[in-house]
Amino acid sequence: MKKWLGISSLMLALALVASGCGGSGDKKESASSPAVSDEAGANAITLEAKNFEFNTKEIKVKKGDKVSITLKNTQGNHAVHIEGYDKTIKANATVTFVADKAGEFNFICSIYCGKGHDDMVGKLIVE
Ligand SMILES: [Cu+2]
Repeated sequence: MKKWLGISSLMLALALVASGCGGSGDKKESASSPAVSDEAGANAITLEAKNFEFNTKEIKVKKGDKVSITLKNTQGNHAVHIEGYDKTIKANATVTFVADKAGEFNFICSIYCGKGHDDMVGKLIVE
């Protein structure tokens, strides 16, 4: 009795190429709205900070506006310093001031929080 050991090479069937583009163009563009709202004449802004970015990179207000900025840390320990206005906002604190100088002012994380610390920069634009 002879056994024929047929060595059948495994043929990998064509890998399923799942065509990747599944998403139908129905995505709602959730325009990342800057968290600016008019409240009692003040621009109330909540800035959320995590490692290592702010949720808002640009805050736009008008010259003469009252601006109220609250900092929330969702991850890590950060504070915000607004250059030019010389304001520092600590975690869970709110700082209110009048934007009486036009221009662009960087706001930065003022607590060294790790590798990405230097990336934590945004802009306050007063126009
Ligand atoms: Cu930092």
